[in-house]
Amino acid sequence: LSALPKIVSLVGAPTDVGAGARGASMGPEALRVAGLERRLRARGFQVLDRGNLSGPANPWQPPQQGYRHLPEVIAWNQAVHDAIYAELREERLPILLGGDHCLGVGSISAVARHCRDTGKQLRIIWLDAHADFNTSELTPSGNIHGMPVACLCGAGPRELVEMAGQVPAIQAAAIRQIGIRSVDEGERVRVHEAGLEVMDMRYLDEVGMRVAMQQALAGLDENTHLHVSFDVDFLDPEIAPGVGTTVPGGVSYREAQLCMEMIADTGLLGSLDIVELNPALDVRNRTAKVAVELTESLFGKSTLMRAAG
Ligand code: 6HN
Ligand code: MN
Ligand code: MN
Ligand code: MN
Repeated sequence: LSALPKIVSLVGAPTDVGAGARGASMGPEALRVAGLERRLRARGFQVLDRGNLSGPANPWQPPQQGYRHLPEVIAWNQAVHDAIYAELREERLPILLGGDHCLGVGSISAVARHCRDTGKQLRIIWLDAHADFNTSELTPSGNIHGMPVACLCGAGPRELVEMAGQVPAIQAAAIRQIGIRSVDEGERVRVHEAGLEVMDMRYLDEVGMRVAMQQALAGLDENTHLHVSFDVDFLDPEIAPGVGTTVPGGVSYREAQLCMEMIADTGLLGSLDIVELNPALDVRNRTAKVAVELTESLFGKSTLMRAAG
């Protein structure tokens, strides 16, 4: 399988307009402080830190017609789309430093567009406690970070749904969701109807991370662009307290490492989102450090025993 691009670009999107708690806007800086760039350099990558995008402030308003902060969410996602698409065109491997998970719309719309340009098959590994498949009718909160997968699959406000220049931006069949343990009532029905492939926590308990990831990564070839959307609340809150929507019973440190290592082994990683890190809720930047350690594994860091093999 092909080698990863040697140039990685970091794109910061310091906003929390899609979230229900303030603070994910500080995520990009916390990841930098935790040494992301240095650790990727140590893995042999050239790293370009593109700095932070800018966009509207968080107006902290209640939902309107089922959406909170829709104009602000659209503006941030358009900026993310344009920046990620530009990096992909240069054949770089972009890492989106979020920011809340509403930004997955812009990021993955750009990836979908790039795959269309280059005739690549897209596979998305969605690491999350949540399915993020709500619509304005179903959402309990109006928070758009609970809706990006629905938007990408064609259900949502026009400006978000059409961002990839093709509707839907992606097929539900391109996604594998791992670590899910919190799905709202109406959302659950839509997940089943759409046929989303969900490897929830019970499934991980039963078959283990190894088998789940073998299945999630089945059917890839040299022509696949692998996108990882890493919502930090995928992890158990004991190891990752710095998120706004903690759900107990998450993925352990070792399970998460194995997940990242198995993705790295494919050699097909093409883009990454690191989202929902909330430094205002973290303890001495611990969650940012864990996210950086897992990112190292995703970029091929392995133990001595394996590296020698
Ligand atoms: N995330 N399902 C809940 C909602 O408000 O729609 C929580 C969503 C969390 C979203 O963590 O990216
Ligand atoms: Mn490419
Ligand atoms: Mn999420
Ligand atoms: Mn989540």
